Amino acid sequence: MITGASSGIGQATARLLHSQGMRIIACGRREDRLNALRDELGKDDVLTLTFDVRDEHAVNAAIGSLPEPWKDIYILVNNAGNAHGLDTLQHGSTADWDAMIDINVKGLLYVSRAVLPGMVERNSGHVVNIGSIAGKEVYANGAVYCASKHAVDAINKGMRIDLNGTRVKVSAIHPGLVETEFSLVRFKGDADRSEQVYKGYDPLQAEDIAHTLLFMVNRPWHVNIADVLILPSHQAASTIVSKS
Ligand code: NDP
Ligand code: 8X3
Repeated sequence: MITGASSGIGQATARLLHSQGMRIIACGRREDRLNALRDELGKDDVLTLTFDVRDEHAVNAAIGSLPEPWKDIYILVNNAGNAHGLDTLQHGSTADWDAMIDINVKGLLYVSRAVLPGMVERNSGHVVNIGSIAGKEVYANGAVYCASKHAVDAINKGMRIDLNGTRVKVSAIHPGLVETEFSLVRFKGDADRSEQVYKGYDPLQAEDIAHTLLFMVNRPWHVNIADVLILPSHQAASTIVSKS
């Protein structure tokens, strides 16, 4: 099960895991995108679930509605999330803050709460939480996004502690700059501003994160790659990028 499979890292992960023979539960709000992915990969191998991770009832209804052959989720990729705005705290929009906390933090918790009991019952599973370099550092104008990703970092560590003693693994990937629709969302559809974020250097591509995740979920049982910070080689820290 991959949340945020309609775009970027989640979509690339869906394609790659499917290419390795896995069946995919692809989640997101944009049904047309999910349907296109299902048409591309094949109806037998992809089940789509359309819900907003902010809506606890919708999360529970969607996951609770999974038909029998799809009920047992072996890998959960908690990927849905975005930044909304880039502002100081004194000027930021509270609606943007609500979106980031509700999606990146509470949404991840709701989905995890719905999926984890089944994994524990079967004593089998792997959760990969997608954090960010913003969960390891704080940068100017990004306090609330960074706070949301620091929360993901804490939840990831807490989840691993809570599940210790079961055969459910918990890992996190913390990417630096990845060229996806992330900046388009952050800048509210401003394509020119968004493109600037990825210009003058080689950013990561969504497929780079997908390949890292595939390596992590393919390790033998006794190996858990617990925490990965992955950056473009041109990036040294959140806002230190060597551009030409
Ligand atoms: P995209 O904008 O391309 O993808 C975001 C995905 O999240 C979409 O599939 C979107 O689906 C889904 N999503 C957003 N809001 C909701 C919601 N309320 N309910 C359900 N799904 C939602 O960005 P990325 O692929 O880059 O982002 C994926 C993850 O990677 C995020 O958690 C992001 O914070 C993290 N990340 C990204 C980095 C980057 O530089 N790109 C770097 C570090 C971390 P839909 O709109 O259809 O609901
Ligand atoms: C997304 C990348 O640099 O905006 O997490 O934090 S950044």
